[in-house]
Amino acid sequence: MRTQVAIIGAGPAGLLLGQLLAKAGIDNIIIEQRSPDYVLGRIRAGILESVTVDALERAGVAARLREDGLVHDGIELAFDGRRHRIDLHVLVGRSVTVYGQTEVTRDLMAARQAAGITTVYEAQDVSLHDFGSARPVVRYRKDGMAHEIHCDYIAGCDGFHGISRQSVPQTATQTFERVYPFGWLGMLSDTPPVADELIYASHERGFALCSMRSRTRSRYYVQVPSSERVEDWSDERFWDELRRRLDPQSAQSLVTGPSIEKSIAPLRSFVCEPMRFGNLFLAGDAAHIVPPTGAKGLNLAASDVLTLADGLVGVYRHDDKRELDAYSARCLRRIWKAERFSWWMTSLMHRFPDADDFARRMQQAELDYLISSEAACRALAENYVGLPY
Ligand code: RFL
Ligand code: PHB
Repeated sequence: MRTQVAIIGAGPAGLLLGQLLAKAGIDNIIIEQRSPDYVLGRIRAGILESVTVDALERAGVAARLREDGLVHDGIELAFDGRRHRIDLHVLVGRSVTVYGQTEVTRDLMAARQAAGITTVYEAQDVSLHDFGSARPVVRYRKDGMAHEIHCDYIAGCDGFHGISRQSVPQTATQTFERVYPFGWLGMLSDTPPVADELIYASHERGFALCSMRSRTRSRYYVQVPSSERVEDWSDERFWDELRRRLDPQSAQSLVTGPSIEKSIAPLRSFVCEPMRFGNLFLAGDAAHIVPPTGAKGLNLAASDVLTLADGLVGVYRHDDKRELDAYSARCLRRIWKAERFSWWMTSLMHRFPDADDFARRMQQAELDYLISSEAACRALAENYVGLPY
């Protein structure tokens, strides 16, 4: 098979890139190791920046998002038994949209299928070759048969554990990493959300987040030690723990019910530099990870692929390589700022097992400063809604 751009991975980064390229008349094939149902079964992000909403609009997949997405003008921070609202719209004139990653993925998959563009699901032993040359090749096996795709460029959109970054010699990359000594236990339930907006709660027992997918579906998280096992968390135990970490008013109005999904995600900060190796480009979680506290992962994946799509359009449509050559540097500037914000929000809101009394006082002083200073609230708001693309 031959295509212009071979895309590894059918997560949000790969699917959005495929759609943006197809819209611009650039031929592409996606190679994904899992089944469509497996990809749709992963419950992950929930908050879209306006840049991401615009990207989905440009890709022609925003109809359902416009209909069902919940626009949020603010978030709440809870600590010391009280809630403090940060009005994003008043502070920075922008909002965020609550619309699950599952739905984004579903919309992108449907558009790709409707356009009849090739996606190879359940591809095994995917391997990348000759991306240092002008003729890269992707090999994989499917149903026992070996296949080869010849292309001009490879986009590595295969997430943190994917093969793309691993295909690059270690000497060609520099990586930066911080692994946090805790994870998030997440629970999805068909219960009305406890509040109209998201609540980020800092508590003696650890961080908690009240999020949602719709007016009837809630998504809650509690910080747990890295060693925790999801099997040890009954629904009842989860609800009890969440309630204890909320302010009394929220705790009282929390509506509980059976879980639809429960999982534990480790927290990590990670960046790989650069993001281009010859004609291989890394995008999304393949190149960087943020802890979910700042709600930035999916949004960074979207801004990477917007930049990559613009670069490829420059090459194919205008015979101009400048945008593509600037890809890595341009993305990394935005990525590092999102890394900083996500690390800061994580450090501010979580309980660190090795924190001494001084560290605790610093967290308390920072929270107190935050809610009493408009300048500090504006800095949080500016980052939360997403820095300019
Ligand atoms: P994905 O979604 O991991 O998709 C990669 C795809 O590549 C496939 N793959 C391969 N395919 C072929 N060959 C191989 N060798 C392959 N290896 C892997 C995989 O099967 C998969 O289908 O990466 P992508 O597309 O870069 O998207 C990134 C986002 O998924 C991620 O950043 C977000 O989910 C992070 N995130 C959040 N981001 C936000 O912007 N806002 C949020 O509110 C938010 N909340 C979250 C989150 C992530 C979380 N977890 C579970 C880490 C909340 C949580 C709990
Ligand atoms: C989510 O709804 O899954 C979510 C929302 C905000 C975050 C992280 C996750 O910061």
